Amino acid sequence: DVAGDRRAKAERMFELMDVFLKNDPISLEKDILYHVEYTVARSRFNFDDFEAYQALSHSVRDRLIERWHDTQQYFKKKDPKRLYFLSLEFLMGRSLSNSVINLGIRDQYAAALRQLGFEFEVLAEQEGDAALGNGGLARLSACQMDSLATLDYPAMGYGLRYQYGLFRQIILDGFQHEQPDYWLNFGNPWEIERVHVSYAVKFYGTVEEQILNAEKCNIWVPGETVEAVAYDNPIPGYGTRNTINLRLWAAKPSGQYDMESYNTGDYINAVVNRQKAETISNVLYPDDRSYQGKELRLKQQYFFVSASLQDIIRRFKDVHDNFDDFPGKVALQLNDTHPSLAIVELMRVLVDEERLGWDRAWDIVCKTFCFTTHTVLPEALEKIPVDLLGSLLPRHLQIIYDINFNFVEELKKRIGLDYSRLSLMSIVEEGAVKNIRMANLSIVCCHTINGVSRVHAELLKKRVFKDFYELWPQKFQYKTNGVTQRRWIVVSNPNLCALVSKWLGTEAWICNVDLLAGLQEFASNPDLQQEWKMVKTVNKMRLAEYIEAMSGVKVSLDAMFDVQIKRIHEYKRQLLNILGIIHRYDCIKNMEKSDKRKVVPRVCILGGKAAPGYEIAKKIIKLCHAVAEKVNNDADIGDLLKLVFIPDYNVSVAELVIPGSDLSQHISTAGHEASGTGSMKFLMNGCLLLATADGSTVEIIDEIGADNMFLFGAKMNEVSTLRDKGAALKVPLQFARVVRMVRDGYFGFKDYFKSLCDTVEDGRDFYLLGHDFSSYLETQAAADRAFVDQEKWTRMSILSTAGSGRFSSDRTIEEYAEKTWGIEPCKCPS
Ligand code: T68
Repeated sequence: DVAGDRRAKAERMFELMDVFLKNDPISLEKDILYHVEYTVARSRFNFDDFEAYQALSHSVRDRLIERWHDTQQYFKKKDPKRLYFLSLEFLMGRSLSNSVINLGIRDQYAAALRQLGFEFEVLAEQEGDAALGNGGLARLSACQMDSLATLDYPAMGYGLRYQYGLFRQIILDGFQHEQPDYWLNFGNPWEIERVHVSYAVKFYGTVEEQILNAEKCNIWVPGETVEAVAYDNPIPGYGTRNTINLRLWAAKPSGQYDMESYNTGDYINAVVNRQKAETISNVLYPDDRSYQGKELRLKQQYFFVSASLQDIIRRFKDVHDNFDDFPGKVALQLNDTHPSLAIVELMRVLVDEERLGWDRAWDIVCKTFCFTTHTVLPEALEKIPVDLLGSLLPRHLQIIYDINFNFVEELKKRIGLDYSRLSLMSIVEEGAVKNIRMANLSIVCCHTINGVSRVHAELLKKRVFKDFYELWPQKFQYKTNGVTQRRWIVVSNPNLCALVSKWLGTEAWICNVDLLAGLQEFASNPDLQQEWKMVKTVNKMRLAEYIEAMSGVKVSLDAMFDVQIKRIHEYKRQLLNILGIIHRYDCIKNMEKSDKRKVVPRVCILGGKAAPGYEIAKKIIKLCHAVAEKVNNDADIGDLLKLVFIPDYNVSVAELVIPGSDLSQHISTAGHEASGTGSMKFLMNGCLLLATADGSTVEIIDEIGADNMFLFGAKMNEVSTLRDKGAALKVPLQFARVVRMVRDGYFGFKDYFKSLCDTVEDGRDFYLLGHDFSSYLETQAAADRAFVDQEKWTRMSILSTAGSGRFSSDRTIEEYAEKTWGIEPCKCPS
């Protein structure tokens, strides 16, 4: 019989293949050599570090694939409700160390490599970053994938496989230049190409009215087809067999040929034209928080959404035949509005293809989607020009109009004919250019909308989406962001990891980070303090070596390492930091020799990319270099102050910098940072925070207490009043003085810096640098005083790590699972 036959075949296959690959050092050693010879095709007697890395990563990949297969099989068998996380950006960084640590076989690999004459850490440095995202939003997606896998949730991520990730930043004469990040050049062992998992995605064309079964309906007749091919990236959980999938789509020419152009004899041009399809997934847009109505970006969004939904619907239909079961089996999470066309696409499929009728389709869609917003800045809210959408996706535009018609009718019943409010809430923005407001669309169609910190959600309710909150208060939630302690402590700070485990007497905190609170009772213990400082010094040493290699600047380990690393933005106020540094420089310069002995030496470290078209941000980078040039070469200053800009900031640079820093700055104007997640990584690593009460910092204060950090600046509720004062706002003399130094060309480039200085003077200081300057300097002085008292400082540092438990993405994901997605763990047996 057929079943018996199949069973016999399966048994034979199990006999032929060892059920699981072996993980003892000898087997790993053999395995690495196997990959040197047969995958990398090098001689096993002669291969270099990079080739060793390649072989090693293929060996790890094999182990990932085993677990990943088992997990997918298990999910299929159990058929639980699944979460699909849709995001146009994932900042995964490197995979090797993270994978072997999550698989629990790092030490075995290190031993195997030692036998072969290699060192694990050295090979790990060979790996380039996967940088398919811009900043916080994209790294958050990566942290959340790690937590979803570790907590055994039946989840899957969907995104785009850009050929070019976020641009590489190079600095020439202190100016940022962008270079393409062609990251796939040397192959990518962490992905699995799935040539047979592919879908046709269609664009352009027209909508025709047809009569089907005596019913009038609109049918989309598309004009262009592109193929989406899946690349699967296994995401291993820690301490579990579960390994989930991140499926990224690449665009390829469609298998359907346009016979016409081939038959006209212009074969070469026909091939060249087909090749253009691939441009869709070519390059990541490097503008974070601003939206330009570009056709290619819209194409990317729809391409990714359409392929993902086809995949999700296919999986659903494999097991189910009634779409009313869809919301019980599928949760669709929109990571910001970037994938929000998914709402419209699902409506189109259900109405036009599955023919469920509008009302039934609408009901299903509303029960399925949830939406996270990551911003408070109005300029970051996506608006798609109607003309653009109408030409690329004519049927989708119709559907949006229909959704909006129904919404506005409902709204009229609720609020009456209040036209100004109706027009503000409408999905369609009227005006010289008509736009579709993607945030409004998402709010209307999703069952939950969440902000990413408590105060962010309050701002959404009170300001950004006030009218919607009044209409549907039950839809609004907040989920304070978190980061994964696996990458941000275990992978990037192994010494701290070992120390924490030793003092807590357990490694259980790696999956239950609340246990870190157990460190509180030892915060003043001299032995722990001693060991804690030791770990910090070793990490500072590594960072100092890196700084010297990058910039040639030698820094003293006795100095306080003061760090600000994040995307460059006016609201994040890197300029405030630099002006503070100029002030410090000016003070030291004018000091009596005897007073200099009291100065606490500082190494100020900045890093971050400016969007290529963001002129002011680029000037901030140049100013940083100009000031560094002056300060670092001034014999009067010596080791009392150094300033370094770390080029090409990315995930792997963060992994090096964060563990080695004493103080970190999170100094956005209150009310502008939706959450901020860098602060959480520093906190976990026992680095003290100098911060404004903005975004998630407010909640960090609740956890560790204001005494254990350095707070300053205008409060959220003061900002708009202060702003309204304009030129009448009082600004300290010191502020005017440092800006004047820049204006007068003290650091050179006088003309170039003029427009930068203009942004903070004469009533135009939108981000209140002038107003906050004195309290910033006072707080910096307080940090100096605290640093002198190393016992106090170390205590604060230990209490920072101890209080970081709430900021694990494990906590965030559990909240989403329960309150938003309605999913439960599904643990694959080991
Ligand atoms: C960030 N947003 C928030 N956006 O600024 C930050 N935007 O406060 C928050 O902690 C983080 O999201 C996670 O919630 C972003 O990073 C983008 O990168 C972006 C990219 C494209 C378009 C718009």
